[in-house]
Amino acid sequence: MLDEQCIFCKIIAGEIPSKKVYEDDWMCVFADVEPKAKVHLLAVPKSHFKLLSEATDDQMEIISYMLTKIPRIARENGCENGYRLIINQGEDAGQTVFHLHIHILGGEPLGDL
Ligand code: DGP
Repeated sequence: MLDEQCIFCKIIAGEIPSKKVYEDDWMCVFADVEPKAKVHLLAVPKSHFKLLSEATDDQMEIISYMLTKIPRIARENGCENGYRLIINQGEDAGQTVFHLHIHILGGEPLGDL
């Protein structure tokens, strides 16, 4: 389920280059182009949807699966001392790409929110 207008769908399809660090049938993880920390990765489900509130049961299962994969991916990409996960939801959160994604931030002390 890809959306032709979506930047992350294009990255998943390989139409826009990215620094991918992990990929399987359900998810892709690549470096954020505007890093907010020493390590800033984006974990993206291959299935296109915008918000957790819009996810189907199958898409929620993929999110759950992603959360089981992220600890190892984070550890193997420089976040041995911990990391922060952020899922921006909608306008007030500053969501700019409307394909659900999980920010993985770390590689250095992040300070308070
Ligand atoms: P959010 O504000 O949660 O919607 O975060 C979207 C993030 O996506 C933002 O940190 C910048 C990143 N981003 C936007 N366009 C691209 C792109 O073309 N490639 C990559 N790698 N990241 C992008």
